[in-house]
Amino acid sequence: MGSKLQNTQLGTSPLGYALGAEIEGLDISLNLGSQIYEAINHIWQEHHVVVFRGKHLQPRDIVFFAEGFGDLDDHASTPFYRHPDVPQLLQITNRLIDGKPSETRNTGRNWHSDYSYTGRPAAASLLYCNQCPPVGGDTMFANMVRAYESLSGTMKGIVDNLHAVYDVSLTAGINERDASKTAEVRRLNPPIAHPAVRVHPRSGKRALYVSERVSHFHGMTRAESKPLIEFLCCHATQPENVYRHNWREGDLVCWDNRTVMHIALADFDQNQPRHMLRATILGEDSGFVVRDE
Ligand SMILES: O=C(O)CCC(=O)C(=O)O
Ligand SMILES: [Fe+2]
Repeated sequence: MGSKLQNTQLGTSPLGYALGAEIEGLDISLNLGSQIYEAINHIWQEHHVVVFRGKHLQPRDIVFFAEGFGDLDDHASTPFYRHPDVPQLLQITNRLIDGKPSETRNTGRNWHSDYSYTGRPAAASLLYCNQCPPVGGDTMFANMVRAYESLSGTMKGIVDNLHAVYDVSLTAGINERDASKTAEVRRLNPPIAHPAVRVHPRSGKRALYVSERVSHFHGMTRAESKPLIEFLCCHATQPENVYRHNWREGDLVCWDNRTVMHIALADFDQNQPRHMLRATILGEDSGFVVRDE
């Protein structure tokens, strides 16, 4: 495999010091074959976020490309907000939908890893920009492998032994959505504990898995947990550890939810349309439901 991989050279340029790389000159609407996927995975594991620019993808092209990385999440944990014709895609937009402002217009406004509040947190997400405002609407990504590695040995030992409890209610803006939909999302996703350090199944790298959607650590009170959650989030999101993506139409940004957390910024004029489509790759089974804690 090694020699075949070396033959599959993809043009790559780093976008950030901590993470992020662009892969150039690849027509991702074609049937790419396993060697190319292997080469992309290789770059992805090293840089955590890979970006393809200047693409003109139809919704079905995004699904087709994404399926090469693994099984797609059917988004059953949030059974709304789909693309009308291609239900494998989530539609994240501030456009009017059925004459009303879309409920996804403020998706992702606190630091998180996708679907951490489910029993099968996302392995990866691929987000395509169909339309974006002339300025702003950026997305930031933090490298959680570096975040883990730069902790002291003692703190690593502490987080290695913790389970973080994820609560969908801590999704920023959830209370501004339709109350019946929010109630359904809460019913489908009771609080769930996952190891606070996630081990990447391919690279074996250890990554901090704590975000602003963690209510507490299993077996600890909320008061005890709060300063540690705050410290770990601040530590992870220091500017040196972050790549900020400034979107252009036709960008496909792919992030590894096992090694990265992200936040979508409200730094734009909401009268300007922003329209994004997301495919999500299923991760491994993880975690246990936590009641009455
Ligand atoms: O709209 C964005 O930039 C990202 C929103 C988000 O958190 C996601 O798609 O997972
Ligand atoms: Fe997200």
